[in-house]
Amino acid sequence: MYQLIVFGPPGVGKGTQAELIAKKLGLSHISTGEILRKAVSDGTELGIKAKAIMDIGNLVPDEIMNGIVKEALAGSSENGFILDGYPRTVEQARALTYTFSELNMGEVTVINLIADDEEITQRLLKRGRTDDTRETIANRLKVYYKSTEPVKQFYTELGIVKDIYGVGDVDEISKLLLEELH
Ligand code: B4P
Repeated sequence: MYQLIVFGPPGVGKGTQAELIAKKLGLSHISTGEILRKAVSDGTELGIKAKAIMDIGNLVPDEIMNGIVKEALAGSSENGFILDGYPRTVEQARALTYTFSELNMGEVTVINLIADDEEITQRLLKRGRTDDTRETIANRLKVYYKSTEPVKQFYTELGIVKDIYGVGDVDEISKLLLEELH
């Protein structure tokens, strides 16, 4: 049973690594970014609200995200889950702790992926999603340092963070990550 959170700045490879690890270990891959993008493409009420926020690189309100994740966790695989892109604020991290206790879930491991801003900016410009413009990337990084990076301290104090250097060959990074889990 694995209970994992993949953490790091925008474009560091959270989605890329979470997908590989989930496949390898048979885990539910819970990507809040993907859930929001699906809501946008389905044109739901959530999607309409989320699109405007995501397009400028801001964060969707905590209370919305907390409800989405609680529902996804309740339906996750018996092998465990990998949370990708959540929590992104200390408030979300606190809500997650509460959700874990409500669902009788035990300890989590936080994988902190590391890459510098220039590497990240180049990757995202190359990917070219609608929220991958130079202006939006700059705002996403600003939001990351202000609101999301403190989450790392929250988990560091619990002694559950594993740092992984996220630059280099995707499969090599994945291998390093799996080694940390065994
Ligand atoms: P996300 O979908 O979570 O996207 P991300 O942070 O931009 O990307 P990620 O780190 O997953 O990078 P990826 O693997 O794709 O969030 C999008 C938006 O949704 C947020 O800005 C926010 O508005 C909203 N949102 C999501 N969760 C939220 C929450 N909890 N609360 C509030 N709002 C929320 O990799 C990026 C690129 O790099 C790809 O092209 C990939 O191919 C490439 N790449 C990956 N690894 C590489 C490597 N080792 N070398 C070279 N390239 C690599």
